[in-house]
Order: sequence, then structure tokens, then C-alpha cells
Amino acid sequence: LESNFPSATVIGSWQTPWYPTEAAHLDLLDQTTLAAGEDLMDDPENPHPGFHDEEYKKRRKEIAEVARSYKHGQKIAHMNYTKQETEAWTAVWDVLTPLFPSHACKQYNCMLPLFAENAGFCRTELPQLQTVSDYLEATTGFIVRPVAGLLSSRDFFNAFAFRVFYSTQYIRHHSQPLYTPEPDLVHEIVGHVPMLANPDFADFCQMIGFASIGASDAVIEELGRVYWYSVEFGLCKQPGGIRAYGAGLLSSAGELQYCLSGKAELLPWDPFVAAKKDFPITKYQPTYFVAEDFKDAQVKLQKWMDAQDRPFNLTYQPYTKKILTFDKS
Ligand code: NLE
Ligand code: FE2
Repeated sequence: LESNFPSATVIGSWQTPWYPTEAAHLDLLDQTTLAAGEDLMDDPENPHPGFHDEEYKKRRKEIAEVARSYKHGQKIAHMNYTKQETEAWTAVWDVLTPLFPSHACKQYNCMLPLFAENAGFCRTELPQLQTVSDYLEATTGFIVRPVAGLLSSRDFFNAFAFRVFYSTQYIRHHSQPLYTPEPDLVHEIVGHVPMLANPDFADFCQMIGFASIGASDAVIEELGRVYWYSVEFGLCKQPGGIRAYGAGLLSSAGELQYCLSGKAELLPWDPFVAAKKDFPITKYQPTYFVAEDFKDAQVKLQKWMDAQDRPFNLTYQPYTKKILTFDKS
């Protein structure tokens, strides 16, 4: 899915797919998202309960509408979650959190108590996105922006360039707390956000954002795989052994155990290999990439980015939070 407005940016003699040069430009995107049961194909072997529950789908629509009307700089609307949604949250919390000490990387584990203290992380209530965003911003400058569902890769990555993280605000179906093929509040808040509070990891994500600016569709496709095998499903070496840092693992009790069980193939982190490797969306990954550490992850990502041969140079100005591009020729 590509957003179709606006369509191009001109840099000197070049024309590239349109890109934002500041975070407020994200308001211009049409926020086309994949809808459960329509675009995201249900896997017959692993049926998605949310695709067939009318009441759940209605609630999802309601929450999506709130995200669609959001504009940069506004406070994110407070959500009143139902008893059933809160029970789903607690069910996921209870299976996930006991796994973290043995399965999550230390950069993740050291953040959780801070988010509990400062951002409302607890087992009995869903955190509010605005509270989470405020605390996250105080750590690495990343902020949260609500989104209706799974966004196109280009739009999602472009936002990373400005340290903006698109987050869904609904929660997975209560009948299947261990795994869902879609992003949901658990995935964003428990999976992504604590890692985005780590400075090296935040830089890594912003680099992905820079790589996506004005990139061709072919590069976006490869970048999508690079992102998938790192930010979503990455493993890393730690003093006590291999641990998870990918959000898709940190939000799925089922896959978090599976990825370190010895049943999956583990390869050394290499974006050149990852960029070419297809992946399944609705089941556990057959292959994971293991980084030495987040600096190693960055250095290798930079090499891959340098090899993409873009016709322009890009700089980010941290004081104005704007992107500048220059024609190379
Ligand atoms: N499978 C993950 C989970 O159950 O939390 C979500 C992955 C979203 C890309
Ligand atoms: Fe994600």
C-alpha cells in the first residue's frame, strides 16, 4: 500500500516519491491502513479470532476513527477501555512479564520498572498513549502518534526519521493473548516503547527512517525486511546468552519462548541478507538474525544504507527537527 497524496518531491534534477521534511507533514498522509479480515489475509491454519467477532470489529472501528482525526501536536485522546479489554491486557501481562528476565535483553529489562513508575505500566490497567509518549519523549525524544492500524511501510518509516512512532490504540482479541499477527496496544507499548527509550536503539530506528526518505519502492521493500528482522524480530548477544530485542517477540509470549528454543534458524545480523529474505506474517518466524549489540546493528545498517546509492544527500537538524536534502550532482 502506498499513500497517493502528495506523490513526488523534486530535489534538483531528481524526482523522488514524496516525503515529509518535518513531523507536522505526517498530517498530509492519508493513513491508509490494512484492515483485519479485509486486507490482512486470515491464515486458515492459524485463524485470527478478531476477524470473525462483530462486536470486536465494531470497537476496532470506533478506536480507529479517533486515530484518523489526530493532528501533529495534539494531545492523544484518553481511551476508556472496557472490562473485557482490561482483562485481555492483564492476561497478556501475566504470561509475558515472567518471561522477560530470561528472554528479553537487559536494555529492555532495565526500562520496564521506569515505565511502571513513570508511564502507568501495570497489570490492571491499559496505559494511556499520551502518558507513555510524554515519558518516552523525556528519554530519547521519540513521541507517539496514534494510527488506525497497520500502516504502509513507507509512511511508518518516514515518521521514524522525525522520531515519531505510530502506535495503534486497540487491543488484541481476548481469546488469543499469546500471539496475534497484527500490531496492537500490547505490541506497541510492551514490545516497542521500552526499546525506543534506549538511545542506541532509538538511533537505529531513526536511521531506518532516514533510509526511507525519498527511497524507491524497491528500496522500501528491502528496508521493510531489514526492519522486520531487526526492530520486530531481532535477537542480540548478551553476557548470559542470546536474548530478544524485537518488539514482535517481546509482545508475544508464544514466540518469545519459541525464538530461543533452538527450533528456529539463527543467522548473524546482516542487513544485506535480511533485505532479500521473505518472511511469514501470520506465524512464528523460521529465521531470526542475531546482532552482536546495538552498535554492531547500526554499523551494519549504515553499510547497507551507503550501498543504496541515493541521488541526494540528507541531513537532519536536531534543533528544528527538519530534514534537508541536497542534490548530489
Ligand atoms: N506477533 C506479535 C504479537 O503477538 O504481539 C505482533 C506482531 C506485529 C508485527
Ligand atoms: Fe511493530
